[in-house]
Amino acid sequence: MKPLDLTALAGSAAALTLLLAGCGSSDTSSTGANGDTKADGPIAVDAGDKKCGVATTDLPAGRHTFKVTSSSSQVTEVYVYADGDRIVGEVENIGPATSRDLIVDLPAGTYEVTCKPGMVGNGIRTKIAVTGAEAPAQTLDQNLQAAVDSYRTYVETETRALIDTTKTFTDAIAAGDLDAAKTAYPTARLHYERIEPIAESFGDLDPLIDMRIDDATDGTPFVGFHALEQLLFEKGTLDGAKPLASALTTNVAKLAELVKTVEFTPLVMGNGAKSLLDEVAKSKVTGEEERYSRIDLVDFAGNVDGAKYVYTALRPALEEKNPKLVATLDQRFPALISLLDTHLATKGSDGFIPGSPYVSYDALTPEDVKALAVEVDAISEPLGQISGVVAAQ
Ligand SMILES: [Cu+2]
Repeated sequence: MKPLDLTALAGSAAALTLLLAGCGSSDTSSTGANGDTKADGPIAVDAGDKKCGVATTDLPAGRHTFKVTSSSSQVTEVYVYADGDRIVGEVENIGPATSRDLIVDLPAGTYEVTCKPGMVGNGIRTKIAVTGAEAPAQTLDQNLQAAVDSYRTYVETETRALIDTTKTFTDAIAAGDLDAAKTAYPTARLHYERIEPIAESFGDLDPLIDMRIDDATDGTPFVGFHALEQLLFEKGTLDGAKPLASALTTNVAKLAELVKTVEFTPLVMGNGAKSLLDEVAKSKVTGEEERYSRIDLVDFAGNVDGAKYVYTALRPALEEKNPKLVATLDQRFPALISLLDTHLATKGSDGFIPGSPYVSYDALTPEDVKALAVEVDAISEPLGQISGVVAAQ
């Protein structure tokens, strides 16, 4: 961990503390009668249409499992936010009357457990207070340490690629070349989507880079990749694009600085992989995210790449702890990727978008979309088990 000028980066000093502390946390409550039961037990969260009930709102610092059960009539999601709406953990796409576990490392501080019925809006929030000293650093076994090191390298490499490809994109905008800017857009998006959960841990940066027009209000202007996407692909103009492009460059550079300060843990990795697939289900399969450019399958591939990297890095550790899970994921990833590959496009083919290896979302039939959704669903559940397996070390 090297000291950075974090004061220059709004809201990030706390993020640093959080992530570093998260890294060092170990399960101090695992002294229960049997090895895999936490003495404190899981904390029940009742995610309803009008409530977000949390069974215990005063917690000791350390690792906690929230058992989220939906009493909502809609598909819901639950976030644990630190100050500034930095995402500490999330579970999405929770169907009515179903249950999901969310395992997070919580250093002392205040948090908001937030339920979002219908997966929109600010959500219903319940404050929780976490107090006490952080647990001493956990020593990882060799496999887990290697996984963490490998993932850190991956995220740093992807962040550098994001800077480079965003520069190609914004340089084209600065040069007034609309076609070149449109062609450069998909690759920059790919690199962002691969590391999305890490970007989300920095609160205000993710919205500045990746917000949708729906998130814009009087006080919050529409900025970032998708604001540029709208100008270029929907309005077909570069008018007004330059200030957006230079703000994007600044924010991507900030992200790269912050990524260097992240202390990755197996739990952060497992939660990240799951949240990548949740993202695919929520905003890529549905064609929500890239509504002007229609390059949703590029983002889809980016999220899957990011999740697959986590899995591959953790695989030797998982193989020891849960070979059945490894056997399942060894089938599910190739199945999902070969289905995605059936939608590759080349110049001249139907639905081709310059700069994108995949067809336009508009070229997909309802059956195609359904088949993708089924495959995403099939991998989501086993992928969600990774956190629990690595957290139980
Ligand atoms: Cu995104």
